[in-house]
Amino acid sequence: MADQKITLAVDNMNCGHCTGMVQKALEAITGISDISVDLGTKKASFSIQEKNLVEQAIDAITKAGYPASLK
Ligand SMILES: [Cu+2]
Repeated sequence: MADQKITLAVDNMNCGHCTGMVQKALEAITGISDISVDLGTKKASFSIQEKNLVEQAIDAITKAGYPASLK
């Protein structure tokens, strides 16, 4: 399957440290690439190789302290 582009709304981000933590949480998941975390729009975008990685991504970001949801 081709990579699918995902955008999540991410709460609680208010500085570069926060975006870095979200970025790190996503980087730790195999199958996720092209990660970009935007402080201004409070969104995280990335490509996934499998559909179930969306749930993993939401879980990982939320556990890191930044509640995430599909927009
Ligand atoms: Cu911060």
